[in-house]
Amino acid sequence: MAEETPVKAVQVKLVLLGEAAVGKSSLVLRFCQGDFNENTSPTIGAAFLTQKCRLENRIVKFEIWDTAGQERFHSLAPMYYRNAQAAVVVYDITKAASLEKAKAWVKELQRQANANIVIALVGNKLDLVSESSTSPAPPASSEAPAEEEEEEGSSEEPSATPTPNETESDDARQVSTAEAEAYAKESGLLFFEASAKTGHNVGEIFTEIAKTIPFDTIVPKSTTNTSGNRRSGNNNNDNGSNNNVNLGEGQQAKKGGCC
Ligand SMILES: Nc1nc2c(ncn2[C@@H]2O[C@H](COP(=O)(O)OP(=O)(O)OP(=O)(O)O)[C@@H](O)[C@H]2O)c(=O)[nH]1
Ligand SMILES: [Mg+2]
Repeated sequence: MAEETPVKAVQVKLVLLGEAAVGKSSLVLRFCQGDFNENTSPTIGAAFLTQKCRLENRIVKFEIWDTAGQERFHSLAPMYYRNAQAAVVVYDITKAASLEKAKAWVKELQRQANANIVIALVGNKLDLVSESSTSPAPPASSEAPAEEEEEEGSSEEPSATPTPNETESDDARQVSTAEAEAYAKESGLLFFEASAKTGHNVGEIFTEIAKTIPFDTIVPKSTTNTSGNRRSGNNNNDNGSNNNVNLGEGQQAKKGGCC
Protein backbone atom coordinates (compact mmCIF):
# COMPACT_ATOMS: atom_id res chain seq x y z
CA MET A 1 0.00 0.00 0.00
CA ALA A 2 1.51 3.22 -1.11
CA GLU A 3 -0.05 5.72 1.17
CA GLU A 4 1.52 9.14 0.93
CA THR A 5 1.73 10.01 4.59
CA PRO A 6 4.32 12.48 5.74
CA VAL A 7 7.54 10.57 5.85
CA LYS A 8 10.02 10.58 8.62
CA ALA A 9 13.57 11.12 7.56
CA VAL A 10 16.01 8.96 9.38
CA GLN A 11 19.68 9.66 9.18
CA VAL A 12 21.88 6.68 8.77
CA LYS A 13 25.60 6.82 9.07
CA LEU A 14 27.15 4.51 6.53
CA VAL A 15 30.82 3.80 6.00
CA LEU A 16 32.51 2.31 2.97
CA LEU A 17 35.56 0.17 3.57
CA GLY A 18 37.75 -1.96 1.39
CA GLU A 19 41.10 -2.26 -0.26
CA ALA A 20 42.40 0.58 -2.38
CA ALA A 21 41.05 0.83 -5.91
CA VAL A 22 38.22 -1.64 -5.49
CA GLY A 23 35.78 1.10 -6.44
CA LYS A 24 34.39 2.47 -3.19
CA SER A 25 34.35 6.06 -4.38
CA SER A 26 32.99 4.97 -7.72
CA LEU A 27 30.08 3.18 -6.07
CA VAL A 28 29.32 6.28 -4.04
CA LEU A 29 29.64 8.50 -7.06
CA ARG A 30 27.24 6.24 -8.94
CA PHE A 31 24.80 6.14 -6.06
CA CYS A 32 24.86 9.82 -5.21
CA GLN A 33 25.45 11.42 -8.56
CA GLY A 34 24.59 8.77 -11.11
CA ASP A 35 28.01 9.14 -12.59
CA PHE A 36 31.16 7.14 -13.27
CA ASN A 37 34.72 8.25 -13.80
CA GLU A 38 37.38 5.96 -15.31
CA ASN A 39 40.14 8.06 -13.80
CA THR A 40 39.38 8.61 -10.18
CA SER A 41 41.98 9.75 -7.71
CA PRO A 42 42.63 7.65 -4.64
CA THR A 43 40.68 8.96 -1.72
CA ILE A 44 42.73 10.81 0.84
CA GLY A 45 41.42 10.41 4.36
CA ALA A 46 37.75 10.11 3.58
CA ALA A 47 35.03 11.73 1.54
CA PHE A 48 31.55 12.55 2.70
CA LEU A 49 28.31 12.62 0.77
CA THR A 50 24.68 12.18 1.50
CA GLN A 51 21.93 10.58 -0.45
CA LYS A 52 18.35 9.79 0.35
CA CYS A 53 16.56 6.54 -0.13
CA ARG A 54 12.83 6.37 0.01
CA LEU A 55 11.23 3.37 1.60
CA GLU A 56 7.52 2.72 1.94
CA ASN A 57 7.05 4.67 5.10
CA ARG A 58 10.18 6.63 5.61
CA ILE A 59 13.03 8.40 3.99
CA VAL A 60 16.45 7.20 4.86
CA LYS A 61 19.10 9.79 4.52
CA PHE A 62 22.46 8.14 4.17
CA GLU A 63 25.40 10.04 5.50
CA ILE A 64 28.14 8.30 3.66
CA TRP A 65 31.75 8.19 4.71
CA ASP A 66 33.83 6.92 1.85
CA THR A 67 37.13 5.94 3.38
CA ALA A 68 40.53 5.70 1.79
CA GLY A 69 41.61 2.15 1.09
CA GLN A 70 45.32 2.78 1.19
CA GLU A 71 46.88 1.05 4.13
CA ARG A 72 48.40 4.25 5.50
CA PHE A 73 44.86 5.47 6.24
CA HIS A 74 43.76 2.31 8.02
CA SER A 75 44.13 3.80 11.46
CA LEU A 76 41.57 6.49 10.62
CA ALA A 77 38.86 3.98 9.88
CA PRO A 78 37.47 3.60 13.41
CA MET A 79 36.64 7.27 13.37
CA TYR A 80 34.37 6.65 10.41
CA TYR A 81 32.79 3.36 11.39
CA ARG A 82 32.24 4.37 14.99
CA ASN A 83 28.49 4.67 15.52
CA ALA A 84 27.81 3.76 11.93
CA GLN A 85 24.53 1.95 11.41
CA ALA A 86 25.66 0.49 8.13
CA ALA A 87 28.83 -0.48 6.34
CA VAL A 88 29.52 -1.38 2.76
CA VAL A 89 32.62 -3.51 2.51
CA VAL A 90 33.82 -3.61 -1.04
CA TYR A 91 36.10 -5.97 -2.89
CA ASP A 92 36.99 -6.25 -6.53
CA ILE A 93 35.80 -9.49 -8.08
CA THR A 94 38.83 -9.47 -10.35
CA LYS A 95 41.25 -9.39 -7.38
CA ALA A 96 41.11 -12.31 -5.01
CA ALA A 97 43.26 -10.56 -2.44
CA SER A 98 40.71 -7.80 -2.13
CA LEU A 99 38.18 -10.28 -0.76
CA GLU A 100 40.65 -11.24 1.92
CA LYS A 101 41.01 -7.60 2.81
CA ALA A 102 37.24 -7.25 2.86
CA LYS A 103 37.03 -10.17 5.27
CA ALA A 104 39.52 -8.45 7.53
CA TRP A 105 37.34 -5.33 7.50
CA VAL A 106 34.27 -7.36 8.32
CA LYS A 107 36.10 -8.91 11.27
CA GLU A 108 37.17 -5.52 12.49
CA LEU A 109 33.64 -4.17 12.18
CA GLN A 110 32.19 -7.14 13.98
CA ARG A 111 34.66 -6.70 16.79
CA GLN A 112 34.65 -2.96 17.13
CA ALA A 113 31.73 -1.31 15.42
CA ASN A 114 28.15 -0.83 16.52
CA ALA A 115 26.67 -4.18 17.50
CA ASN A 116 23.64 -3.66 15.27
CA ILE A 117 25.61 -2.53 12.27
CA VAL A 118 24.24 -3.77 8.96
CA ILE A 119 27.10 -4.87 6.75
CA ALA A 120 26.86 -5.37 3.02
CA LEU A 121 29.61 -7.19 1.21
CA VAL A 122 29.89 -5.89 -2.33
CA GLY A 123 31.88 -7.43 -5.14
CA ASN A 124 32.46 -4.56 -7.52
CA LYS A 125 33.53 -4.38 -11.18
CA LEU A 126 31.02 -6.92 -12.34
CA ASP A 127 31.24 -5.36 -15.78
CA LEU A 128 34.73 -6.81 -16.17
CA VAL A 129 33.60 -10.40 -16.08
CA SER A 130 31.64 -12.40 -18.54
CA GLU A 131 28.05 -13.20 -17.85
CA SER A 132 28.72 -16.90 -17.67
CA SER A 133 30.87 -16.38 -14.63
CA THR A 134 28.31 -14.35 -12.74
CA SER A 135 26.05 -17.27 -11.97
CA PRO A 136 26.71 -19.06 -8.72
CA ALA A 137 29.37 -21.69 -9.02
CA PRO A 138 29.63 -24.88 -7.01
CA PRO A 139 30.78 -24.37 -3.43
CA ALA A 140 34.38 -23.40 -3.16
CA SER A 141 36.70 -25.58 -1.16
CA SER A 142 37.56 -22.79 1.19
CA GLU A 143 39.03 -19.53 0.18
CA ALA A 144 40.86 -17.73 -2.52
CA PRO A 145 44.60 -18.00 -2.66
CA ALA A 146 46.25 -15.31 -0.63
CA GLU A 147 48.08 -13.54 -3.34
CA GLU A 148 50.29 -10.90 -1.91
CA GLU A 149 49.11 -7.52 -2.96
CA GLU A 150 50.45 -4.06 -2.38
CA GLU A 151 47.74 -2.25 -0.59
CA GLU A 152 48.05 0.82 -2.69
CA GLY A 153 48.48 -0.79 -6.00
CA SER A 154 45.76 -0.56 -8.55
CA SER A 155 47.38 -2.94 -10.95
CA GLU A 156 45.41 -5.99 -11.74
CA GLU A 157 47.73 -8.87 -11.39
CA PRO A 158 46.98 -11.96 -13.33
CA SER A 159 45.91 -14.76 -11.10
CA ALA A 160 48.89 -16.99 -10.54
CA THR A 161 46.72 -19.68 -9.04
CA PRO A 162 43.14 -19.68 -10.13
CA THR A 163 40.46 -20.03 -7.53
CA PRO A 164 38.78 -23.41 -7.54
CA ASN A 165 35.79 -21.97 -9.29
CA GLU A 166 37.64 -19.94 -11.77
CA THR A 167 38.33 -22.81 -14.01
CA GLU A 168 34.85 -22.64 -15.40
CA SER A 169 35.52 -19.32 -17.03
CA ASP A 170 38.72 -17.76 -18.09
CA ASP A 171 37.68 -14.15 -17.82
CA ALA A 172 38.97 -11.68 -15.28
CA ARG A 173 36.97 -13.01 -12.38
CA GLN A 174 39.03 -14.16 -9.42
CA VAL A 175 36.30 -14.43 -6.82
CA SER A 176 33.37 -16.66 -7.57
CA THR A 177 29.91 -15.53 -6.67
CA ALA A 178 29.36 -18.71 -4.71
CA GLU A 179 32.45 -18.31 -2.59
CA ALA A 180 31.70 -14.74 -1.62
CA GLU A 181 28.02 -15.40 -1.15
CA ALA A 182 28.71 -18.35 1.12
CA TYR A 183 31.08 -16.26 3.20
CA ALA A 184 28.54 -13.44 3.39
CA LYS A 185 25.85 -15.82 4.46
CA GLU A 186 27.87 -17.44 7.21
CA SER A 187 28.92 -14.02 8.44
CA GLY A 188 25.44 -12.53 8.39
CA LEU A 189 26.14 -9.98 5.69
CA LEU A 190 24.08 -8.70 2.83
CA PHE A 191 25.72 -9.62 -0.43
CA PHE A 192 25.81 -8.03 -3.85
CA GLU A 193 27.85 -8.09 -6.96
CA ALA A 194 27.71 -4.73 -8.60
CA SER A 195 29.28 -2.43 -11.10
CA ALA A 196 29.86 1.19 -10.40
CA LYS A 197 30.60 1.54 -14.08
CA THR A 198 27.27 0.30 -15.37
CA GLY A 199 25.32 1.04 -12.21
CA HIS A 200 24.23 -2.56 -11.95
CA ASN A 201 22.95 -3.32 -8.44
CA VAL A 202 24.28 -0.09 -6.97
CA GLY A 203 20.95 1.35 -5.89
CA GLU A 204 19.93 -2.07 -4.65
CA ILE A 205 22.82 -2.15 -2.18
CA PHE A 206 21.60 0.95 -0.42
CA THR A 207 17.92 0.13 -0.70
CA GLU A 208 18.50 -3.27 0.85
CA ILE A 209 20.58 -1.77 3.62
CA ALA A 210 17.85 0.77 4.27
CA LYS A 211 15.33 -2.02 4.53
CA THR A 212 17.51 -4.06 6.85
CA ILE A 213 18.49 -1.45 9.38
CA PRO A 214 16.68 -1.91 12.68
CA PHE A 215 15.14 1.52 12.76
CA ASP A 216 13.57 1.04 16.13
CA THR A 217 17.06 1.36 17.52
CA ILE A 218 17.64 4.68 15.77
CA VAL A 219 16.19 7.93 16.92
CA PRO A 220 14.39 9.48 13.96
CA LYS A 221 15.41 12.98 13.14
CA SER A 222 13.47 15.25 10.89
CA THR A 223 15.92 16.76 8.53
CA THR A 224 15.41 20.27 7.36
CA ASN A 225 17.87 20.21 4.53
CA THR A 226 17.09 17.06 2.68
CA SER A 227 17.07 18.05 -0.93
CA GLY A 228 19.61 16.10 -2.87
CA ASN A 229 22.99 15.32 -1.61
CA ARG A 230 25.47 17.62 -0.12
CA ARG A 231 29.09 17.62 0.70
CA SER A 232 30.53 18.62 3.94
CA GLY A 233 33.62 17.84 5.82
CA ASN A 234 32.11 18.59 9.15
CA ASN A 235 28.66 17.26 9.54
CA ASN A 236 26.47 16.77 12.51
CA ASN A 237 28.04 13.43 13.15
CA ASP A 238 29.89 12.65 16.25
CA ASN A 239 33.09 12.41 14.36
CA GLY A 240 34.10 15.96 13.99
CA SER A 241 37.10 14.97 12.01
CA ASN A 242 38.61 17.13 9.37
CA ASN A 243 37.72 15.09 6.39
CA ASN A 244 39.26 15.51 3.09
CA VAL A 245 36.21 15.65 0.91
CA ASN A 246 37.56 14.96 -2.46
CA LEU A 247 34.91 12.81 -4.03
CA GLY A 248 33.81 14.16 -7.35
CA GLU A 249 36.40 16.83 -7.15
CA GLY A 250 34.29 19.88 -6.89
CA GLN A 251 31.14 18.45 -8.32
CA GLN A 252 28.13 19.54 -6.41
CA ALA A 253 24.90 17.76 -5.92
CA LYS A 254 23.77 16.06 -9.03
CA LYS A 255 20.85 13.70 -8.84
CA GLY A 256 21.44 10.02 -8.68
CA GLY A 257 20.88 7.38 -6.14
CA CYS A 258 18.30 4.87 -5.38
CA CYS A 259 14.98 6.21 -4.61
N1 LIG B 1 35.55 -1.52 -14.88
C1 LIG B 1 35.26 -0.95 -13.72
N2 LIG B 1 36.13 -0.10 -13.15
C2 LIG B 1 35.78 0.45 -11.97
C3 LIG B 1 34.56 0.17 -11.32
N3 LIG B 1 34.53 0.85 -10.16
C4 LIG B 1 35.67 1.54 -10.10
N4 LIG B 1 36.42 1.30 -11.17
C5 LIG B 1 37.74 1.87 -11.47
O1 LIG B 1 38.63 1.43 -10.46
C6 LIG B 1 39.55 2.45 -10.15
C7 LIG B 1 39.52 2.77 -8.65
O2 LIG B 1 38.24 3.26 -8.32
P1 LIG B 1 37.96 4.11 -7.00
O3 LIG B 1 36.50 4.29 -6.92
O4 LIG B 1 38.81 5.31 -6.96
O5 LIG B 1 38.47 3.08 -5.90
P2 LIG B 1 38.50 3.31 -4.32
O6 LIG B 1 38.12 1.99 -3.72
O7 LIG B 1 37.69 4.46 -3.94
O8 LIG B 1 40.03 3.57 -4.07
P3 LIG B 1 40.69 4.34 -2.78
O9 LIG B 1 40.01 5.65 -2.66
O10 LIG B 1 42.12 4.47 -3.10
O11 LIG B 1 40.46 3.46 -1.61
C8 LIG B 1 39.18 3.66 -11.02
O12 LIG B 1 39.96 3.65 -12.18
C9 LIG B 1 37.73 3.38 -11.39
O13 LIG B 1 37.37 3.97 -12.61
C10 LIG B 1 33.66 -0.74 -11.96
O14 LIG B 1 32.56 -1.06 -11.48
N5 LIG B 1 34.06 -1.25 -13.15
MG1 LIG C 1 38.15 6.22 -3.00
